[in-house]
Amino acid sequence: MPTNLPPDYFNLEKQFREPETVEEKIDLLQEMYSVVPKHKGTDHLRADMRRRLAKLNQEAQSHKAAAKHASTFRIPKAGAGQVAIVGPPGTGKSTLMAALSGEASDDDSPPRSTFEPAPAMMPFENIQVQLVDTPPLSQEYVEPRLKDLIRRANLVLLVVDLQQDPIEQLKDSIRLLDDFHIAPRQRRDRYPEDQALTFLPFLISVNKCDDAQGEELYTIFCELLDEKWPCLPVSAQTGHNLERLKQEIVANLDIIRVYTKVPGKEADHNAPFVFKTGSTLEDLAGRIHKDFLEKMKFARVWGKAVHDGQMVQRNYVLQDGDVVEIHI
Ligand SMILES: Nc1nc2c(ncn2[C@@H]2O[C@H](COP(=O)(O)OP(=O)(O)OP(=O)(O)O)[C@@H](O)[C@H]2O)c(=O)[nH]1
Ligand SMILES: [Mg+2]
Repeated sequence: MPTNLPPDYFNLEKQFREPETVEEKIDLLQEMYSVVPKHKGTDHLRADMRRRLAKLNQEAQSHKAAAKHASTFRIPKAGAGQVAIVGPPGTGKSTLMAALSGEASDDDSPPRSTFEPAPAMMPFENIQVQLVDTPPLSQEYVEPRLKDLIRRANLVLLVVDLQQDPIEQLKDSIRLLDDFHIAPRQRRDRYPEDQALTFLPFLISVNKCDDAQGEELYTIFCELLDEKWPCLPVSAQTGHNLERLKQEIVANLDIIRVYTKVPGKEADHNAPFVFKTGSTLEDLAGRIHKDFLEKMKFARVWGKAVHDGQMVQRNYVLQDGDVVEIHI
């Protein structure tokens, strides 16, 4: 240890065992460096500090890159539900997402394999559903953070390629997701209850069903399936069945849309409140304002399960399409 170091240096060095993060270590080391006097006796020490600083800076850079990378796999939810579009490489996930969201680009650049998830909104009637395009599920390698992304979703849209052994693709994908502890809701009965599994609604899009020949292949595909799956033949390229796919997606999100009105006026059907199936009048009141929740006496409802304008209480279970007039 060189001599003639100021007391500040030693105070700082004591602290140096304390900092937790790389950034804190860098700050401290820089501070220490600044109090080391420049002379022959400290040459070696200063060189050593510069080396450590360079190493820490490098570490900080890779942390930053990792943090950036991680955040791309955590897509904040938006709209009426989040749909993870998953499947083997090249089945048309990205093309399908672009077609469903209406964001299809018209540039002719060749399609690229997806490395990072990307969200897009799919308009449907008076709501928006969030779609998330994901990197492929393949036997060779699956990005581990994809698991959490899928688990957080409200629905899995599994895309297989009608022209590339779709039965095999379906089975492989289900098996890979199973390794991730993600299973289709329809298979719930197969698993013992204590397993830490996430069950999600699954829809299977059998993509690249572009023409009559595709329809024939699809018929064969259905005959060969040994389990009943909610499948739909689609073509992201021609747009075949995409409207039906949108309907199926929304129908499987387990959501209801309700509308509010004030006495003597019509409801605004362009602005629904979206709730999970099973939500009650209290949930609606709470969503509008906490005052409504506290002061609500009853509500009148127009809808499928009630007479027009029927009076209902707080525990009334809302139905899709209900128009609600809250009385406080
Ligand atoms: N014939 C036909 N080709 C399609 C269809 N949808 C996508 N493709 C083509 O399939 C290829 C792969 O499409 P992508 O959308 O990149 O597939 P992906 O599943 O996102 O691929 P990865 O991100 O690599 O997993 C492209 O050449 C698309 O043009 C379709 O409906 N019919
Ligand atoms: Mg892709």
